[in-house]
Amino acid sequence: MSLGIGVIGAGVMGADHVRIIAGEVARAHVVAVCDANRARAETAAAETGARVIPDPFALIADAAVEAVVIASPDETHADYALACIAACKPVLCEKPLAPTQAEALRIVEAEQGGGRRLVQVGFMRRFDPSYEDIRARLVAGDLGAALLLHCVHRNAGAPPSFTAAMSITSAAVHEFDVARWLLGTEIKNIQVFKSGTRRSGAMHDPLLVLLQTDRGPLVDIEVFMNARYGYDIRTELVCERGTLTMAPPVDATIRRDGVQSFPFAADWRLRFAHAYRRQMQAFVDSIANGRPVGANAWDGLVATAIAEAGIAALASGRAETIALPERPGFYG
Ligand code: ISE
Repeated sequence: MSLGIGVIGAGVMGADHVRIIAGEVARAHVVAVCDANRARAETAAAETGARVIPDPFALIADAAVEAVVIASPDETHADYALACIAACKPVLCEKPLAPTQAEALRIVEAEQGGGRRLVQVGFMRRFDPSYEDIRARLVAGDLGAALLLHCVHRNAGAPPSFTAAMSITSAAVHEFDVARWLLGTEIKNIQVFKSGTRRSGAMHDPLLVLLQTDRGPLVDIEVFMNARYGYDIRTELVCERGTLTMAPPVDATIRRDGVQSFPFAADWRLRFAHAYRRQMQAFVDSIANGRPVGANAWDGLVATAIAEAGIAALASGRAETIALPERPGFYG
């Protein structure tokens, strides 16, 4: 049996998901693709033999579409996720689940109302072997309790239209999810410090973000969108009896002319290639075995809530509290 997947959005991430499903995932195939730009949808579909269905809601309703991947612009995610829930079709939604907590709550409520877990949010780092290893070693307990989590999130470059708020909603949001998942705790408040460099009216780069957690460990995050030299994600977890540091994700180091070096990935698709593939395989398998995996709709809501508070903190310069509704028992 092979699961028929419809992919909404054929831009950078959507086209990558199509390629991954078609070439790297077992027991699934792409049946339909849609994109506001028809030519882009056709290019992605042509590589897999899938149909182009121009209307995303028609794609969700199509009988051959058994599960959906949402990789369209952020502001469209909530409407498509709600339509998937209404059609009772499992959905892997790229982050953010929704741009606002209010919209994310509608998804959480709709999913609960239907009584079945259908939504997985594309926080792919939960499927990255290096994060999995750090988490497993923390859970094993030999190093004692976690005290501090240091995160570095550097992109080679961001488009000129990028804003500091987007550094939070698009980049730091991964660290918010990682922090909750690794530390097994909620985030109480967030403070954002701007560096002196201002590239345009709405861009401050880098940012330094501080999170206080319910259980005590502190989290600091450097978000640097124009680091120039490559895509560089680093994590160090400081515990009571030692530290856990993410090793550089390289296949080989180079020694030449008295220098040892290794190349950086150009962007997240290369750095997290294994994670994206494993995430998609886990999504497909979870539908077959009825055991949902990865970040759920509640995790998506919380990440959005932290990002919203982060935008407020960017403006106020103060620590902003993260206000959440009570966690529904539905999400365990
Ligand atoms: C991008 O949108 C992503 O989702 C990547 O995972 C992240 O690392 C990058 O900073 C974002 O711009």
